[in-house]
Amino acid sequence: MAGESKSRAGEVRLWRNARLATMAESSAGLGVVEHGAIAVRNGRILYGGPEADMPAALREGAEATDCEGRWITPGLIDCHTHLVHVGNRANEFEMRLAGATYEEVAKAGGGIVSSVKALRAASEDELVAQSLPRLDALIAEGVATVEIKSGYGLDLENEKKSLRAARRLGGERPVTVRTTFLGAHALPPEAKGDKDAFIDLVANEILPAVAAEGLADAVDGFCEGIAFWPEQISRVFDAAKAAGLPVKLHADQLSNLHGAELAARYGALSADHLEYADEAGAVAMAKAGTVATILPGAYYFIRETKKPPIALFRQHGVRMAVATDNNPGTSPLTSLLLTMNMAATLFGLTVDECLAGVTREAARALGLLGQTGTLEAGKSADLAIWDVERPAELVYRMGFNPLHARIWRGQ
Ligand code: DI6
Ligand code: FE
Repeated sequence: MAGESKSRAGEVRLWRNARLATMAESSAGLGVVEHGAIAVRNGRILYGGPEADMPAALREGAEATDCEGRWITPGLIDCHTHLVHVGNRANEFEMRLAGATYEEVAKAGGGIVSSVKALRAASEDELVAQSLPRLDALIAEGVATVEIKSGYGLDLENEKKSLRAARRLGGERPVTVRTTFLGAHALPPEAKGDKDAFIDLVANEILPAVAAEGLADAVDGFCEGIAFWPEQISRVFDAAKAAGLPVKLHADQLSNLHGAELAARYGALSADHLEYADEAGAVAMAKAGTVATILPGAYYFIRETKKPPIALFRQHGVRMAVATDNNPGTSPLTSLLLTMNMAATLFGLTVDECLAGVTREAARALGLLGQTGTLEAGKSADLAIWDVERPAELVYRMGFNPLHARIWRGQ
């Protein structure tokens, strides 16, 4: 395409002769505009709609890119990742393939705690360096915004190191990074089995310190028998509230501890996984406006058989986001395109639901719907331009990347 030079402040840039999937809430389905154009100034969308209806003033003197009929979607958003980690757990994968159980893997030094050991031993620079290739893989498929959780540090210094590394990644690449403090992820060895004492440490010391330094945009927890009980998560959420941070939750992934209701009670931005969530959970989430983040990569990788209750989410009007859950233990996945295919194939999400799940609803799950996630005036000019004939191809293919160009904040 012509016209790829950097625009100067105040100049209008135009992407024309495109088909748009605006994902605007007010429109049906994908919000399709067949003969569309997008006008951008200072990194923001001024206009997104039919080219014929665009104000003439925007056209005059604008630097225009002819998209030759390609499709434009909002830049993609991966709203749930543990991207900042060290090493990998391919050894555990091999053990499990050879028939080892989760407990046997844990006894052999595996599990989340092995990733904690690796992260604690690494410098912040090493963390950034090891995480960049994963971030680059996401970006190569049109991702413009990525959420990154801590949770492999599990003490003050190492949680802060993780979050600083995550923030630095946003400076290393043209991408928006949102950080989430996941101190209540697992019990570190030094806690010697005392979950309550560790939760006190997370809620009363680590979280307030992380918040005071502005290192986290949200707070998450892992509510599960193998992690923390709802009452313990509540204490962390109370501390988040006191610090003025929104919450999210790993809820009902392996069993039904009514994590969905817990998240809703705290007005959580999202409850994530939800394989074991029930109707009461779906109703509570709908009432609270809590987004259901669907993570098919983890479901696939751990060979879970219980599917999240998609029909209940639809019935009660729960919004659904779709994300990679990139992590070394249960979802070593760095393709949001493949994730959409999994959400459709494994859980029966429609193409429209998948695309909304990695754009508008993912933005909502991060509290960023005012800033990104749709091609509407006033939003950040985050665009993905695709070499496809129809948007369904983005969901249909497996392991093929039809991205033509990616624009982040107008560049
Ligand atoms: N749920 C998961 O599936 C991952 N974390 C979480 O809260 C597992 C992370 C890991 O095994 O490293
Ligand atoms: Fe996760």
